[in-house]
Amino acid sequence: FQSRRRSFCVKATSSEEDAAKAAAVVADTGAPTIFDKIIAKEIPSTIVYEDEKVLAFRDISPEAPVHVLVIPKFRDGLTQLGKAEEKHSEILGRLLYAAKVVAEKEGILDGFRVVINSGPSACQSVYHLHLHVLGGRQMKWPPG
Ligand code: TR5
Repeated sequence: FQSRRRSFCVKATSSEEDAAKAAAVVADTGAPTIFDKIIAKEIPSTIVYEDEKVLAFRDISPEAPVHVLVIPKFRDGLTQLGKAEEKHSEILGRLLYAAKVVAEKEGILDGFRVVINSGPSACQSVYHLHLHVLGGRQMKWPPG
C-alpha cells in the first residue's frame, strides 16, 4: 500500500529529484516542520492574514488561482486533524473563521473550498495542521 500511496499523493514528474522526493514517505513524528520556520519568518512566505494565533500564507505549489494555507501558530500537538482533542476546539474554530476571512480578502466568497488532509491515506505531507483555502476557478466534485 505504501508504494500505491506514493503514486496517489505525488504528481507525475520526470525529474529524478522529484522521484526521490516521492519515494520519501512523510511520517507524523511530531518533529518541527517547515511551517515552524515560516511562522518564525526564517523562511519567506507570502502572508495573506495574520493574528496572534493564526497565520495564512500562499501555498508554494498552488492547485488553484487562490491557494492559501491557514495554520495555527502554536501547534500544541495538532500535527493532524485526526489527533485533535477537545482542548483544540477553540483554535479549530479560529482556523475555520480565518479561512473565511482569507476567502473574503482574496475575493472568492462566491465559491471556495476548504480542505484538510489528515494522515497518510489523505496525502498529508506536512505534519502541522493546516487548512487549504482554494478558489478562483470552478471546483469539481467529488474530489479525488
Ligand atoms: O499535503 P498537505 O495537505 O500536507 O499540504 C502541504 C502543503 O504545503 C502542500 O500544498 C505544499 O505545496 C505546501 N508547502 C510545502 C512547502 C511550502 C508550502 N507552502 C508554502 N511554502 C512552503 N515552503 C517554503 N516549503 C515547503 N516544503
